[in-house]
Amino acid sequence: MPPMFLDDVRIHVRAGAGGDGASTMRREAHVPRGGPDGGDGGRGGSIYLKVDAGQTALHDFRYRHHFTATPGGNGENKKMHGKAGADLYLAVPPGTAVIDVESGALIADLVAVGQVVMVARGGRGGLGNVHFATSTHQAPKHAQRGEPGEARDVKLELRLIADVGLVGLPNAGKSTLLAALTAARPKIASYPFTTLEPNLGVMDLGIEDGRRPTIADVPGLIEGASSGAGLGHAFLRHVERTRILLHIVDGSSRDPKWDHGVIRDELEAHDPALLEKPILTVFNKMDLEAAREAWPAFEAAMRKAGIPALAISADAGEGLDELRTAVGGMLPDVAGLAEPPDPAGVVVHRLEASDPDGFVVEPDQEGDGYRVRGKRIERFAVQTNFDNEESANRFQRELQKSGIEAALKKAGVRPGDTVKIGPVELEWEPLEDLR
Ligand SMILES: Nc1nc2c(ncn2[C@@H]2O[C@H](COP(=O)(O)OP(=O)(O)OP(=O)(O)O)[C@@H](O)[C@H]2O)c(=O)[nH]1
Ligand SMILES: [Mg+2]
Repeated sequence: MPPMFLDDVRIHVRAGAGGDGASTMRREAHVPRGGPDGGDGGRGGSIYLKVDAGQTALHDFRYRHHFTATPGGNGENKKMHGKAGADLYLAVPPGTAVIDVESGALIADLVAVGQVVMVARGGRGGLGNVHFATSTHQAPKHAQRGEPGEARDVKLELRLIADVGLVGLPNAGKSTLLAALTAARPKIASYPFTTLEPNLGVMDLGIEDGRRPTIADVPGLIEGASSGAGLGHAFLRHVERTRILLHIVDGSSRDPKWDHGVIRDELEAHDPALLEKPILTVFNKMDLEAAREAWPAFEAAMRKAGIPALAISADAGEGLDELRTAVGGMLPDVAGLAEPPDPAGVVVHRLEASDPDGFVVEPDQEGDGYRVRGKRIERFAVQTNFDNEESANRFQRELQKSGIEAALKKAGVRPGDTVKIGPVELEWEPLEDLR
């Protein structure tokens, strides 16, 4: 069986079609020939991806690869509009890159919890015949059909987002160390390849400075991992986005120095930038005689190579305070930790919706509100005079129709929050149903 950790999937998303506009004529007693009264079709439901802190893998996509949002309802007589189709939100873990399969373009690189991106836009509803009456043609039968929903194949690629990455050969004690430093309870066993999927934990640095770095314990790497050997291949990319690496070496192994070199080589072969991250070598299993004997020579070799190293026993809890202090010194301060880690070897694209009507809702980097990005809505915002009530209402309706309001709600917006769209800053008020 292949490893069960799911970090690379292809899905097909199909948004709902817009409902058809109605072609109906008013019927009233005493009015022989009423005018047109066909209402508009509702917009089709759109499909969004939303970053959820609770997810660490793409498990929700293991068995389901097709996702469809519901169509909008058809318009009816008496100018009744069809109901909008329900939007579909799919939860993905932080660190999910979203790629359009056909063009290969990166649609979004979802790194922060709460980010929402539209991947398939619901079709617009057709206009009812009530819109087509003119002075010369007062009883038009014409009504528009709804627009089809957007459909596409999307590839999701996960690169875990963690502050600290644990790397090392199988059995070195990575999971034991994760368990010693965090509340995570990964499986630990005396055989290699115990860990089959990354485990995440939150670390207590032992000082009250507000920092709560996350650690990722990835499956053991072996020689050749960078070219596909063992389970390591797919996992190397999960350390691309960590800020620092702890390189765990089994001090009781036959040749700790050789073990150390194997991992350095694999990191370099995968991406030379990995070796440019701050790396601390952690010589483990110091409670064992063999490790204690090997440590002086190992330490000397590290010093000679200019690689920082310290010795611990993850099992006995020795040297962990020193390790916490060292890790604390290698990481940025609270504000720095709040920024997504700078990835090595992966380009972080600014979230940019690919189609002009598309949009992205994300927590504001500069404040505690939200920011909405999208070509059309930003242009709309710039062109709206918010002092004019009618114009402001028109803008609100646009937020509703485009699904942005729903996406903001999904992202957790509350009344009074600041919502930035282009250069415009709005204070969020719940919109009543304006239609
Ligand atoms: N004596 C001793 N044994 C340890 C220490 N740390 C880990 N071990 C043992 O080493 C074995 C492997 O530990 P794990 O934490 O599962 O190792 P791992 O690096 O996560 O291994 P993989 O998941 O296979 O890559 C287990 O039997 C642990 O109990 C230590 O400090 N001292
Ligand atoms: Mg493990």
